[in-house]
Amino acid sequence: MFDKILIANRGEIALRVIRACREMGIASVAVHSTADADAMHVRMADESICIGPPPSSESYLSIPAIIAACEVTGAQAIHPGYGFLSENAGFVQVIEDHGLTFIGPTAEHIRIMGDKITAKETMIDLGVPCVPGSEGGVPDLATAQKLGEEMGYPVIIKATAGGGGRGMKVAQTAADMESAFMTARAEGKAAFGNDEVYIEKYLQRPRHIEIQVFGDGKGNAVHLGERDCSLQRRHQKVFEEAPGPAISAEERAEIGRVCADAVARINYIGAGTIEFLYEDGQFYFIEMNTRLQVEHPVTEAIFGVDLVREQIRVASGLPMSFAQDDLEINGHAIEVRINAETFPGFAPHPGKITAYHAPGGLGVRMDSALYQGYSIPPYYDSLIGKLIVHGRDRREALARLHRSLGELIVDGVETTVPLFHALMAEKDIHTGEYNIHWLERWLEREFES
Ligand code: MV4
Repeated sequence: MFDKILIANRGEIALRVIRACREMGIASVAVHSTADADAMHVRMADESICIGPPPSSESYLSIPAIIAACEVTGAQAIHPGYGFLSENAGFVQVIEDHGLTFIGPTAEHIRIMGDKITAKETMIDLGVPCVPGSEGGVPDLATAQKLGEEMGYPVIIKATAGGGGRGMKVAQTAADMESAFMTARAEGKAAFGNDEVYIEKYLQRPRHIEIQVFGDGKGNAVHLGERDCSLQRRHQKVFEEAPGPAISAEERAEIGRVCADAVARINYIGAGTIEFLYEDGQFYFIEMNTRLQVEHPVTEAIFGVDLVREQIRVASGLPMSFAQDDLEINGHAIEVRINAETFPGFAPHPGKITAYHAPGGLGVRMDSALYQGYSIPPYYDSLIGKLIVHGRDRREALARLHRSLGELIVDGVETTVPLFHALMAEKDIHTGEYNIHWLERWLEREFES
C-alpha cells in the first residue's frame, strides 16, 4: 500500500480523497494554485505545495508542476479526482514514466474511451447494446445523407472527440443534414482538433442512465447498479439519484452483468461509468467515463461502499474488498449539485462566504470545501457543494432532501439552492417521471415566460 498520495485536484473532491487516505492511514499531499492558498483542501491535507498561478492551465493542468510536486514530497501515487487531468492519457503515461502510480485506469483504456467511435466499436465487440448508427466514422456528406435515408430521420451527428454535448448536431429531416454534418465536423475540429464524426438514430425522449462499474485490472469486475442523471441543464447534471426510478431489478441485473462482463474482459482497473440512453425499456450505450464521477456518492450511499478506498486498493495491487454477490442495494439516494450561480440566470457568482452551515442528521451527507470566511475564486468550476441524502425509499429520500435543503445556509454568494426548492414542488419530481429534456423545458416554462 502507498505511504503517501498526491491529490491533483481541488475543492470537495480533493477533500473526498483526503478523507479516504486518512481512514487508510495514508499521508495526503494537496497541490494548489496561488488563488487557492486558503482553500480547505490545503488545510485538510497532511502537506501542501503550490504548483502555479490561478489559471488551471498553469496549475491544476500542469503535468510538469504536478510531477515535480510528487518528487519534492515523495508521494508515490496520484489521485486525479474528476475533471482536470482525470481522463488525460498523456498524463498517465508521464506518471508511469516517472515510476509513480496513477490511481485510475490505464492510458490505453482512457484513450480508447476518449475517442467515441473507438469506444463504441469496443462496446459492440463486448456485447454492449448501442444506439443504431454508422459503423465507425462517416467520411463525407454523401455517405451521411445515404445513411440518413437508410436509418430514417431524425439522426444525430456526433464528433468522435466530443462529449458533454459538444460537437453534436441533430438533423430532424434530410433538409437539415448538410448543415448538421458540416457544423458537427467544424465543432469537432475547432474544439478538439479532430473532425471525424459518426451518426446515430436520434432518440427523442430518453433518460440518461449510467452504470457504475469497478474492475481490479486482473479480469475481475463488478457493477454497482445505475444512477439516473436525466435532470441536466446544458449538459450539466443538477440532480442525480440511485437507483433509477424507471429501472426494475431485472433490468438492473441484466444490464449490470453485461457491463461488468465487458470491463472484466478488457481487464479494466478502477472505477468507470458506462453511460446509456434508456427509452422504451431499452438501453443504448453512448459513452464511457474512465474516472470517478461527481455523483459517485449516491452509489456509495445505497451500496455502503467507499469507492475512493477501492480505487486506492486496486491501484496498489490489492484485490477489491467486495464481489458482486456482496453488493446489495439498501434504500434510495439523491444528490443535488449546489453551484455558486445566480438563479434562474445560472451566471457564476464567486465571492466571500459570510455564513455557512451544513445540514446534518440521519441520512445526510454534505460534501463541500466551503467554510465561513472563504472566498470562492473566479477561476474554477462553480460547484461549491453536493448534498447527498439517503432514505429507506425514494419518498423518504425526497423528504430528507427537502428537510436538509432548509437547514443549509450559504450567505455571501448566490447559489442554485432556490432551483431545488422549486423542484420540490413539482409532481414529476415526486413521481420520477422525467427525461433528459424535462429540466430545460420546465425552466423555460416557469422562469422564461
Ligand atoms: C444522444 C441523444 C439522443 N440520441 N444520442 C448528449 C451528451 C452526450 N453525452 C450524448 N448526448 C445525447 N446523445 C442519440 N443517439 C441525446 C443526447 C442528449 C443528452 C443525453 C444525456 C443527457 C442529457 C442530454 C441532453 C441533450 C441531448
